[in-house]
Amino acid sequence: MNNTTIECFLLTAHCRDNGNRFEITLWGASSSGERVRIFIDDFRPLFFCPRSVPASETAAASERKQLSMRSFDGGDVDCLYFANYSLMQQAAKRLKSARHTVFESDVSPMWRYLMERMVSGSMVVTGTPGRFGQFVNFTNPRLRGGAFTPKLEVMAVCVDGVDGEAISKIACVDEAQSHVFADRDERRLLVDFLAYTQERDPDIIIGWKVIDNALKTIRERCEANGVPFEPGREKGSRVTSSQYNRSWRGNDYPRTVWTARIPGRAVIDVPAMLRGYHHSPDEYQPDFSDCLTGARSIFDIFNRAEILQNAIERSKRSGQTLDSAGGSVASFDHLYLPRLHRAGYVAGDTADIVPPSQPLLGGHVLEPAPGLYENVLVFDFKSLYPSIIMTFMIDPLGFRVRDGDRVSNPMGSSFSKNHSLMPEIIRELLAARAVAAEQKNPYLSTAIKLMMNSFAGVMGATGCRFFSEHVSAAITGTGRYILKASIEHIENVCGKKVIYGDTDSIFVNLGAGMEDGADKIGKEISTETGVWLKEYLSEKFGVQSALELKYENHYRRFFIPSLRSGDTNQGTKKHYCGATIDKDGAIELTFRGMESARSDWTDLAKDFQRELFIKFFSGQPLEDYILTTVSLVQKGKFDERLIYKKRMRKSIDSYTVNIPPHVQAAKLSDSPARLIKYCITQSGPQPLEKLTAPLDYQHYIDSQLRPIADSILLWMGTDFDKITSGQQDLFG
Ligand code: DGT
Ligand code: MG
Ligand code: MG
Repeated sequence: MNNTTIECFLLTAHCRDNGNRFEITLWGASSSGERVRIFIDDFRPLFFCPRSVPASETAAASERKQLSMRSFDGGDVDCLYFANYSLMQQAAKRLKSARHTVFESDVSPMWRYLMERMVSGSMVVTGTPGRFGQFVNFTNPRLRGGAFTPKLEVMAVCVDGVDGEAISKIACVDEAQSHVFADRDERRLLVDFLAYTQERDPDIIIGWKVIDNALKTIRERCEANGVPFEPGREKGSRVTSSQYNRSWRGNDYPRTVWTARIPGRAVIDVPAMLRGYHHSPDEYQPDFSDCLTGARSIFDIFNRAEILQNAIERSKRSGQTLDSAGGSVASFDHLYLPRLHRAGYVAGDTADIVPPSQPLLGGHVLEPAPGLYENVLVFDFKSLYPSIIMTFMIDPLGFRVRDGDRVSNPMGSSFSKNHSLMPEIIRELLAARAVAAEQKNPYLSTAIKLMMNSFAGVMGATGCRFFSEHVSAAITGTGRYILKASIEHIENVCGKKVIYGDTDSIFVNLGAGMEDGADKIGKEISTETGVWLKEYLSEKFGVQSALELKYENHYRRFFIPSLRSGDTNQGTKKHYCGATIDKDGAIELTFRGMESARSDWTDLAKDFQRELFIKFFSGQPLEDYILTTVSLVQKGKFDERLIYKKRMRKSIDSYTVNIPPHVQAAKLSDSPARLIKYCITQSGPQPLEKLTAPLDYQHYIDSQLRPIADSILLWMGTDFDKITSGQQDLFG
């Protein structure tokens, strides 16, 4: 028997009860290029209960062990082990209904197995290797976390066929080759496709809506043809759906979520990943003109958007599998629970969370002073909430451990210096973000930034077992305090006027004639405020500040619109437009919260907004330009810029009442595409390829031009209607 150690990267993780045993099957890709199956059946599902629970109540456990661990309230706990998962769940349910407290009974045993071994994507496996077909197999090896980055094989799949009918084509594209299956005999086609998948043996199957479209269809057609649906590295592939209610603004919306379980092959949905990395939806559009082109363009987008590299890095940080595009609460558990246990504590069940007594406050947003400014400097704290967590040792355990050595914060709460676990977790993530930034990978940097911020967020979310309104308030409240203190410092000590601020950003107005020295002043303010804040926080709270105020931008012109009500003293929060000018004199506009950012705006609106702001910022009159644009629209000169493009989110038939315009248009189309292109005509919305009625120019003037013009005009004391009603006399 030889004991071998290999490094592996986790591809899939599945578990099940098999009779009176609990089994975990992991698949991974090793550093030497082998594909590895790891089978575990010596891990017992477990949770914890107070030592005070009588033994008679925990008889279902195969073992009850006294641990030197405590719950957050300081009580001693025991660990209950079970033969399988369902016995564990039943026992927890019974204890809860007998009004006993249980701890961590809602943690999946498979994830517990991985997290306690600190496995986040990469793992080090030690054991006796055997064979599983063409693959390496380990049964009950030792596992611990690693730091290895794998080279993985990807195959894109695209299916041609109408829902409920036979598949006419399946296209597969990988790095080395592509193939189209187009047999008239559907059974043959499916058998060939499955055999091909086994032969190409990809680690990852990708597609566009790959689960609820491609794999679901293939599975259904396999069933109809009596072909076993087994595209995995071992048997047990499934495509299943679950229903859940998504609550939004007090209403429940039923949603069906499809999941694919393909042992040994990760399934990654490209559009879900693009959203997860905050790529704009229009940035990457696959070409579905035919099946093979579709698969090729999915493969190409996957590579161009660097989804794999980012998913691997994210998995190494969050512990979630490659297919996961979110999962803040799960990631938090994954990183926090094992550290908590090593510190000698267990956490509660999520269901035992006490909801907050009052709504939680977020960041501070200043009342913006509307108007047109020259030379505005923008400052923003680098990783605000994470740096607050580090500086003030904010942490769920540190809050509850009542020891003497503590750090107090501006909210009046305090955290243990020696029992805070978050600062270390955040420090590692900050370092990873810095590496991503250094490697010029803004998507990964943003993904890590969002993960860190989501950790601050989940401590204020009742769906997280570590929810605490005090912990959450310590973060956001300290954020508000730091923003206000810094603004005061910039105004009173630096002597500069602050015109707006939001959560951790500060907008400073230098005024006309200051363009040349602006960058220098910006750097000075940023350094000076950082130094001052360090001293101030050290003096007041005895902390070592990790806060850094970055100088971000110099806007030559800057505009904050007034409220729609026309009150020119009040500005709209989170709305502004700034103009930077580069070395060659080219103007670049940045819109925040203003219309151009919206996807349902036409090219007309985008062009109009840009032109209008450039004129406005260079001090030119606006009236003529507005009137000319209106009249050119009416004369039909801009018809090709009046097209709306909107994506269908649901099937056409699921809309019955309140049918939105793009769906009305899609209903008129012979073969509606996913991206509906349509115009508003005098007979309502019509798809671009079947425009019959004349365009409704008044609609475009009212809904596209008017709000953009008014965003400036209201502040000037006039409005679009006043200007255009004059037009009737001039041109009418
Ligand atoms: P930065 O400025 O890019 O270095 O990173 P941050 O973390 O300072 O991000 P920023 O300036 O966009 O936002 C300031 C704070 O607001 C941030 O620390 C946490 C909170 N925040 C912003 N966006 C999100 C979000 O999407 N989710 C959550 N939970 N918090 C957010
Ligand atoms: Mg920031
Ligand atoms: Mg910010």
